[in-house]
Amino acid sequence: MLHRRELLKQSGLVIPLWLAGGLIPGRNAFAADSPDMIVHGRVPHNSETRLNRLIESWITPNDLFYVRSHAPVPQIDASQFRLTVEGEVKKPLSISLAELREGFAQRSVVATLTCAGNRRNEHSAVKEVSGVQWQAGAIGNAKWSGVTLADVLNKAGLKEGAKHVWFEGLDQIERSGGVIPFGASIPLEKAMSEHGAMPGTLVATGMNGQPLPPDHGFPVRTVVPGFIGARSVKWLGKIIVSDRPSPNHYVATAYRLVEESTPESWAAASILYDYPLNSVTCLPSQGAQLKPGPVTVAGFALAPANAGQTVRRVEVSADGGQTWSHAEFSSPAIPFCWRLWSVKIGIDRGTTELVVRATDSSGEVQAEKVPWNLKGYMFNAWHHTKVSVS
Ligand SMILES: Nc1nc2c(c(=O)[nH]1)N[C@H]1C(S)=C(S)[C@@H](COP(=O)(O)O)O[C@H]1N2
Ligand SMILES: [Mo]
Repeated sequence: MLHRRELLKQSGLVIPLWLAGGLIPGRNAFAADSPDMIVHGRVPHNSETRLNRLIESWITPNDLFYVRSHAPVPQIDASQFRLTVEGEVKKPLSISLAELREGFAQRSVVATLTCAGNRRNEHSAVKEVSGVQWQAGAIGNAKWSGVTLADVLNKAGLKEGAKHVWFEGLDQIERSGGVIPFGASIPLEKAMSEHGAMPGTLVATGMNGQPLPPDHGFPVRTVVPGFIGARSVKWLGKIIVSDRPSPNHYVATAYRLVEESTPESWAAASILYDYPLNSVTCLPSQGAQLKPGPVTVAGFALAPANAGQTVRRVEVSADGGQTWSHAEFSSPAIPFCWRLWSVKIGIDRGTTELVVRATDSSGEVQAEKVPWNLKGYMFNAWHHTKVSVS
């Protein structure tokens, strides 16, 4: 069967997806209607990629890329748009899109973005967690282009007290009667860092050679390689340099690992920045009916990269973790990027599940189990795929 995109192409009906999506506020018409996505909500739009489609390519196409939004897509007039830079800077800035394109060196970075809540349904299986019940498809790998946050901050000039950089979105999130923007902050060192040829943080205007689609932050977002998706703020309107982390809800009282919701436990838990080591089997699918004999198992793995780590090893077990087979990689070991892997493994009528775990280049191995937390973040225990063999 032809994929819908191919059909559109062949019928000559080529509508740029970011344009088509932009016609309907709050909704990317294509992605939300795609059979390749599991849609958790339309407005705000939350959808994840079906695992069989997710690993078809190392770069995730824009229309297959998961969407996690806390509010409808804000309507932004690109010709009037200004990104402001303020706080602990010598010269506050107000930057137009043209200035972003022409006044700074254009850079790009391939980086995997993943939601801290990816695999939340596995926390929920232990004890119900509220929030979007992500399976394992809230992840994708894209080539982001734009300018470095370091260049923007250097243009503004940092003052002595600069230690954290806050990001504020132009979206409007309703929370307990009030309306707040989505916010994040990152330590200044991450903002100013370079990892080889990779900028530590990007103020991005492009995704895989296209303008950012509305669902992914048009016209400007941050991309913070190695950090949980929540730090990559879409529809970026404001950058504030400060001596402390942002007081925004999504930094101050969300995205922390707590067991109960008390002011003390939120305050005691640290701010989540780096995503954890993870691996997931995408094929065969959950519940697949298989024949005895060799089966090809395939998926993705991702390593934290704060010290340059990459995925070193992926192992799959068909006997609950007693014996493991090493997977082969179809993509190189690049910091901040996932690796796709596959392995042929023998199964028989006694096989009930396939288990996968990864090891990173620092020797860290994924744990068999991980502690539960109230918001269901950072699930990264061994991934299990139930199968029936007959
Ligand atoms: N302004 C804004 N930025 C945001 C969000 C949001 O709701 N509003 N969601 C965050 C979360 S939780 C994630 S995981 C990523 C998802 O990015 P994507 O939708 O492009 O995949 O965006 C982040 N940036
Ligand atoms: Mo997220």
